[in-house]
Amino acid sequence: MPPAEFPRDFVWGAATAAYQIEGAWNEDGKGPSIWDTFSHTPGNVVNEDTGDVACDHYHRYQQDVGIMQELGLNAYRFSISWPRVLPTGSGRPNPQGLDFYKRLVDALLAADIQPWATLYHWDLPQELQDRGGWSNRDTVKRFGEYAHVVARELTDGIDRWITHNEPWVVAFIGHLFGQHAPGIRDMRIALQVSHDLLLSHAEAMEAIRGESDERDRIGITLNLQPVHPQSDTQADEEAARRTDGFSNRWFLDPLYKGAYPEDMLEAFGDDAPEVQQGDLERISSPMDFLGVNYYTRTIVRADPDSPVGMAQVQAEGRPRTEMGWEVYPEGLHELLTRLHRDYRPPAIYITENGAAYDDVVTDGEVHDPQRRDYIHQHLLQAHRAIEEGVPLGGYFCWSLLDNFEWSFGYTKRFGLTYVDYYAQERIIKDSGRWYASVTRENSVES
Ligand code: IFM
Repeated sequence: MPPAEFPRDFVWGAATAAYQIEGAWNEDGKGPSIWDTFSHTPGNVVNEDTGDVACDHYHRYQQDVGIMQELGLNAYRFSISWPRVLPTGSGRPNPQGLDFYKRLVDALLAADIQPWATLYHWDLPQELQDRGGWSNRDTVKRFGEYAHVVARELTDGIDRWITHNEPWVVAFIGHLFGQHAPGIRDMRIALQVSHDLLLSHAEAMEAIRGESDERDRIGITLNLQPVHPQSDTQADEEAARRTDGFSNRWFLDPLYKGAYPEDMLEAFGDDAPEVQQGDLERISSPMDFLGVNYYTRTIVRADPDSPVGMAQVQAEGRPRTEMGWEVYPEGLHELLTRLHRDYRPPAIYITENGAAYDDVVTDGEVHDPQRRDYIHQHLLQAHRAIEEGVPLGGYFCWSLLDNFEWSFGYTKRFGLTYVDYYAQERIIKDSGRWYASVTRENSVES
């Protein structure tokens, strides 16, 4: 079989997030974020791990740009820490914080790597949380101001902007299930947060557009997955439809159709968010691209004994990653073609895809055939979608480096590069070396 060739201008990247790699949690004027507070509170993170030092990327970013070059990347997706730029969330910017991102962007451009900046990857300034966080509509305005500062200061070097990373996770893991900062468990708050996040996406997009030029492209990144019923009974199919509404359509419909899905509004009842006149018009203002984070699918069945009337099911006999997530590459093709059919984004980028495995160092090397295979299989499905007309423009592997995996601390390794957190040494894994051959050849074996 000839290799699967990607389009000539395909974007080959890797992704990270500020809190997961930077460290320097209280240096050079940075203010505390909700993740500093959350991880410093015993019981929230495995082994009481924190992002205080993480991969020390704040001090080692030049070395890390060197690794990106070795991987042959032409793009790098990172996030900007809001409290590093605006320590209390608003007011006077912190010049040292901005300077870090300017130096990072300069280093990337010098290496011919296009910077892709995410504005919010979960590290809300603590002071804004103290005033109600994302359930306070005032935070939406503050996010717009922050976007304005960043765009004004960095727009010369950055022309790819992602407003939010995975607002579903922020709203529900952070405010309904309480497993992420700020650790709230309240459906009404979670739904209000989901609306405010979408509104803040619109606010930030307007702020960036005011500072940018015709080269700039702005989008949002959602975590999405196909939802399958365990059987073809009507009850299981209804459970799958409801789960799809909760996990996928709750964010996609307001962004692309200017309305929350009716069935979900009905299901949420009095917990549904307060929406003001004009909000949905702003939220559905056209974006340049949709960022998609894909890791696995969800299977559900009806369950009359559960308070939500359904339960998640594990597919038997399927391979799983160290996160316990089923490896299901076909789901990426299913998802991309469905997004193209139902929502028609002008461009789609896979902004995260990757796998955690229990890596070990052997004689200075890390042999991780499972990760290589995971990425390979997903790239073949992405290629299939392109062949069928999906406007897929690029792929970012999660992640450039092993890093702080939120409530799992440092126990899950997703990197193309192994990080020894004690010595702060990096070793490019076999999967990273293989990915370098893909990025250079612009193709994978089929
Ligand atoms: O590490 C996270 C990332 O921050 C957001 N998307 C999923 C990754 C793996 O869980």
